[in-house]
Amino acid sequence: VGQENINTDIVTLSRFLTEEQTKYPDASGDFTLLCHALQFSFKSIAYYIRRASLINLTGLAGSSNITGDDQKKLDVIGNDIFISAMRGSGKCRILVSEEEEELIKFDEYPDARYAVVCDPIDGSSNLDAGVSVGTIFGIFQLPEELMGAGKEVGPEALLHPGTSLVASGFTMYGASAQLVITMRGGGVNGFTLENSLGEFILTHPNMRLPESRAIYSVNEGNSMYWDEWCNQYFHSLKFPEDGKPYSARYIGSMVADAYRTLLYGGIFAYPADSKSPKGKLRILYECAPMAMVFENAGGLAVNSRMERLMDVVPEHIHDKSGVFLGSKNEVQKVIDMYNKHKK
Ligand code: P6P
Repeated sequence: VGQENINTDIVTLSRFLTEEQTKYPDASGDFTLLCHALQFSFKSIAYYIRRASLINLTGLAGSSNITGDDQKKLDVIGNDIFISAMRGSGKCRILVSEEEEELIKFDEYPDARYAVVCDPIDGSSNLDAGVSVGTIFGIFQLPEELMGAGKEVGPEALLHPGTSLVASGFTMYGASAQLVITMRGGGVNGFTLENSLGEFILTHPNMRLPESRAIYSVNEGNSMYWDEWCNQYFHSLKFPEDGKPYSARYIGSMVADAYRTLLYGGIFAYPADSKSPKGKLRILYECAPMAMVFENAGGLAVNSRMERLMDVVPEHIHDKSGVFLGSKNEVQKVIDMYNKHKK
């Protein structure tokens, strides 16, 4: 029987991180160890989500998170897993989680140099429906003056724009767990969790967004609240003067909508509107990490005033923003419509 051409030169996430570290000869290895803790939290959350229906974890946990929506048990577990993994890494000084009103400080590691922001289970309101949810994360490096015993580190240490992120990404818990990660100035790489090995395997090296794609992703149920220019923009996609109308795809789970947009192209939007004047999605742990992924994959990401999302500075750790992100030419169409109406 002919030897099927089995690829034995597998790039795991661990190997990828080791190879990345060799690009920084004076690296301490702390970032790599932090990323190992991150990948452990993704594997653990993936495990619980796969088992959720079996051990009835999708019921309400009785408590609600700071945004007031009912908290599913998996939210609580995902949050606890993530906090433990970051604490256990010994490389994380402070952590912001969508599920925690206050900043979490790991004072037992005063010399830890990284700050992590995360939405442990984004899209969880869809959990019972079997919709893919995900974990979104961002990593900042703390300035030297904030490191060391006795140094007080507060939320202001994280009120920086996305351009300060050293890495970001997300894990989507679908049929298999898909991890997408990008580092400052680098490309975007996708990994698939091989459950039998318990390893994330590099399956989507150097992901690049198509420059154009006739797919739009937005909750049109909010159209009544949109600005005039915004309604005009989406109308122009549905009733184009030339060519075919766009396809509409909206899952209502940012990680799932973002992953599809990254793979196929198109545009994902959650505009600020009269109902949510600052938008719904959070700058620190939804908008900025996603903006970094999309820019590094050749796309664009802007807020509802057409400002580069990576330049937006949050006013507080749960601050929100409107967001339009996706293929370069698709986001440019939004900017053109906005500017046409501004005149
Ligand atoms: P809407 C999920 O609750 C979430 O935070 C994002 O994952 C998702 O993109 C958005 O909200 C969906 O919001 O208002 O369309 O249900």
